[in-house]
Amino acid sequence: MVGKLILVLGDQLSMECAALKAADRENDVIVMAEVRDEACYVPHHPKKIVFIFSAMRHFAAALGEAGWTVEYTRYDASTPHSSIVGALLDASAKHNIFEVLATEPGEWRLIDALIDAPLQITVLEDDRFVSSHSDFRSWAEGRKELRMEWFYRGMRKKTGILMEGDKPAGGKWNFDHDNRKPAKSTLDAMPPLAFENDQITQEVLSLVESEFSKNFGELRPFNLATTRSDALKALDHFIEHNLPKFGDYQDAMVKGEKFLWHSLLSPYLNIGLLGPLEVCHAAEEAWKRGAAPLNAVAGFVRQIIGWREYVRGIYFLSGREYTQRNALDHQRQLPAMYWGSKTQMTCMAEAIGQTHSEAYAHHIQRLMVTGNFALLAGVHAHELHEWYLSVYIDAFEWVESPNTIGMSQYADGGVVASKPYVSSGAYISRMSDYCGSCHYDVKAKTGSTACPFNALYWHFLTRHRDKFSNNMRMGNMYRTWDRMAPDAKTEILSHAEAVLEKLDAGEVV
Ligand code: FAD
Ligand code: DLZ
Ligand code: SF4
Repeated sequence: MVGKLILVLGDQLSMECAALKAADRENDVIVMAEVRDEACYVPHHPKKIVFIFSAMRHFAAALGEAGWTVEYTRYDASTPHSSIVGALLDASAKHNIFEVLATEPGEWRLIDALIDAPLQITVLEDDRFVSSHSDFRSWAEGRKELRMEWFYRGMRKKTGILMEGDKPAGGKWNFDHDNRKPAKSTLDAMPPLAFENDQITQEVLSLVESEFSKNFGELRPFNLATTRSDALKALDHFIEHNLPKFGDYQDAMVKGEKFLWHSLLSPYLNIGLLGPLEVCHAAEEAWKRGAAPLNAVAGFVRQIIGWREYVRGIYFLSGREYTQRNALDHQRQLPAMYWGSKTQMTCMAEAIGQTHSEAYAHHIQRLMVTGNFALLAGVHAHELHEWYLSVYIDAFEWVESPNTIGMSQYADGGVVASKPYVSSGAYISRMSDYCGSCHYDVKAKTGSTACPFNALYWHFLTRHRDKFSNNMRMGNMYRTWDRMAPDAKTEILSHAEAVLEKLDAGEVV
């Protein structure tokens, strides 16, 4: 019997992927390829490339040991084919097979490349998610607003996670209000497990060192898991040590503390080493045996069967143009500090510094520090989108772009967020200890040492008054602004302009 080619991409490293589930071990050939197009569509952080290539090589080896035929292409800068389709064409010629089975990629760019390929390709929906495309479309149909909260409650009912009959466990759907404490001490936050680099990872480290050393980010030390069995250990480690406080300090930021009580599971979830339901069930089970409180477990589950599923739904519902949206017509270039140039802002230096070293920053650093600053400064949403897509180890367009274009930059005009996530320095001061050691004074609005977030905040509100002054959740801010003395307002706005000019001139802010 003539078999098929089974495409497995670098973020589809699971036997649960649709194409693998449908494959025939006797006759089919699995195609996996490290290629230039995928390694270079944005300048990925070197740790991200190591993570994906090493996990791909481990997965291919495991498939081979399990008796599958695997056609694996290792990265080679001089390789004649530089794309996934090129690799499929080579495998097709070599094995004389023309039929391909693929699991849907998580990016329109690659979906389109497969659709256009001169091969007979069947693309199966990626069903590693709780909500299918048709589930999400049905949920969205006819709704005026696609708010995550309502979607999430449906996911809880569908999965039965943290449900008591048709009621949420503990009588509440949402513990966000309890989960916003600043961290006073981080003593009991356990650092992530550090995994040894085996021979495969060491080879990939050398490859990335020679081919991608110019990309933003530190390659070493690299100590992430690159196999499912190690990723399961990372899950257990989080559940045992950090889940109990995850809720309380979900939004906290502490100088020098890169991970706090966060799970660091997004890379494993996003490339298929872990599944969303097994992760949520492990957290729920910890609650049931009394090892973690409900606010923590509910806060965690909400991120996974709520936000993660929701943003994927938005990405595929919105179509190919989503990443081009720029509803606020922001045009500023991304300031050089995002690529590591000096900044005197402690919060930005901390968030960007750990992004450089770890390819990781937690949600509030991404949303309320780097995202907030870019939005206030009027940075072009697409530039920022490409930055997030490059620098985070968990970044794939289906999950990154609704978070950046939608939640963080309001560039989708309010599909994801009901109002822009903007704040002055006061928010950062409340949720972190950054301001205490900053060059800037978080209480000052003007003057050479005034916190730049403050004046930029009012600048943002005034330049977008026509869009937001009628927003119920923002009216108070406009009333506060209107009550300020005219001279004070002029001074704030001209200070904001001066900050923007410095950014544009590439001066240190
Ligand atoms: P935890 O805080 O431990 O949360 C647990 C899990 O919940 C995460 O592992 C993740 O799978 C999921 N999760 C939490 N928040 C979100 C969210 N908003 N959207 C989707 N899943 C969520 N997440 C990515 O996985 N990839 C991205 O490229 C990405 N880009 C982002 C860009 C911006 C501008 C913002 C504001 C957020 C982005 N996020 C992204 C969401 C979130 O910041 C990360 O999922 C989280 O920081 C990952 O770290 P963690 O595993 O320690 O998460
Ligand atoms: C991110 C990435 C990188 C860096 N390299 C590869 C690769 O060489 N081969 C591959 O199959 N996948 C890679 N990936 C992941 C893809 O870019 C990812 O599948 C798409 O962005 C869709 O989510
Ligand atoms: Fe950031 Fe302003 Fe606080 Fe400095 S004072 S850390 S710039 S919020």
